Amino acid sequence: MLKDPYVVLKDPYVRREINMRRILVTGALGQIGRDLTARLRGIYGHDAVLASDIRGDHGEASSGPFRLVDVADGDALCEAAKDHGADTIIHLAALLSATAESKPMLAWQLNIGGLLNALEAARVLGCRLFTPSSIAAFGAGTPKKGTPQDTLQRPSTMYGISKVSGELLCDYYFHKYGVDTRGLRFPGLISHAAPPGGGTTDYAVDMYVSAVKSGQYRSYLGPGTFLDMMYMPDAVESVIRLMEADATRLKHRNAFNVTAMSVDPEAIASSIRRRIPDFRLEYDIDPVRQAIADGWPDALDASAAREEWGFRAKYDLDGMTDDMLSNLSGKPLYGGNEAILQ
Ligand code: AKB
Repeated sequence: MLKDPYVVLKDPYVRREINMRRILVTGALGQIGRDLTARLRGIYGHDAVLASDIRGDHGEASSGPFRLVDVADGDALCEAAKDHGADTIIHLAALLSATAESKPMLAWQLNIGGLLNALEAARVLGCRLFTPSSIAAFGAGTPKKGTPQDTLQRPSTMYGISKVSGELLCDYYFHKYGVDTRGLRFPGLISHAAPPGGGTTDYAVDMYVSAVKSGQYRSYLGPGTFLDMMYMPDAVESVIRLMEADATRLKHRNAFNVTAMSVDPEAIASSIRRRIPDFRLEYDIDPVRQAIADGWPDALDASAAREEWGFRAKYDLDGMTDDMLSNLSGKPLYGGNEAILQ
């Protein structure tokens, strides 16, 4: 039985009839995976969601089944989905932008090889598939403000190249094999529950953690570097809402622009100062991550997502700041940039 009527019953964009889902999540112990797996289990039932990752154990995967799966091993991935009786694969395992730039070969193998394996499993087993794209799928020549849903995509990073290729591969599997593939171009995602790992937008998470820990932060992105961001609860709801959306309303699939705010480091610092007035922001620019950020849009146009499946974001910058600071205060804090880039 579905436990949470919010997603399915009250939403005009969602299909009327909904079946019991059996879901396999890859990369379930990553930043999106932890929050999304917990939320999916809250909706569809604990046993309906098989969490998988290349490392870790049941203890880390909240309550519910867990299996070690290396997405580079196509047979293992397919077997996990088959054994679970999956009808849906949420494929999250991937390297983020900064790590991908330092290990481009591995990034290609994992981000594209892993996705191909997930798509093949979906094709063979008749599963639906979600995988995230990113603002990194854009690059030189893309309008930076009001970045349209359909526009030039010429990224110059290996991460961005893997994201555009992933969008095209997902479209290919939809058109050629009828696999129900859907995706979101995520902006920087901010969560208090799990640390990000190796991204460029991660400075925002670091800033909140450092604000609570030490009252100061040195940003590796410079002033005026505007990027799209979204709070994790909104990202998680977006995935579920898109996956439950009526397919006949979707003109696009892979992948939809989504965003909740366009902010630079100073905007986040100002928001933090409403709660921590002495918070100090300094800059120590990392040329590699600054160059990555400079190639990305400032502010996406998410109107296609709003029109086709009712995308909405509940949290603005101050709402997110209040929730982040409340949740981070009084709990063990994870590390800053240095830890994140390992
Ligand atoms: C990153 O910074 O690499 C990610 C992303 C925007 O895809 N957060």
